Amino acid sequence: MGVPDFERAELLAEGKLSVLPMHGLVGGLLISSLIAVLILSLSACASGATVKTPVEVQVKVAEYKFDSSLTTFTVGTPYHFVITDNGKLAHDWMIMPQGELDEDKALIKVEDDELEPGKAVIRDFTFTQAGNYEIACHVKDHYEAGMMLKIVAR
Ligand SMILES: [Cu+2]
Repeated sequence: MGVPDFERAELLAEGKLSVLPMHGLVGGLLISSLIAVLILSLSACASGATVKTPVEVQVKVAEYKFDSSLTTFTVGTPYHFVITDNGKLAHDWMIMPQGELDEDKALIKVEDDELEPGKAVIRDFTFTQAGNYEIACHVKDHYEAGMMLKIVAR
């Protein structure tokens, strides 16, 4: 009489189904944590700076002359001078207006107590005015011996 076993089976089936919403909750938590992981902040390297890279200039110094890898310069461009004394004497290195003898008029100056045989001196310099210039040494009698190199800034 009756079918109580069937009803029990239905109840069991319903009980099994009631487990699914719990899985749904766990799934929802997983999805929200995945979304949290997916929130990425990408910072673009957008530096708007326009700093010019210095141009290296090799200057070889000896008795009684200068050799320079560059003799024509551009106003506003930074130059990185590597000045090497390959001679047997100490020398000056200065940038002067062409023909100028007064050392106080030098745009930049390295004294002979710094530029000694076998040594290299580094100087950074940027021309601010176009003109005719010269690299010169004003150690006594050196300039007179021809220790000068004409250069130009444009
Ligand atoms: Cu000299």
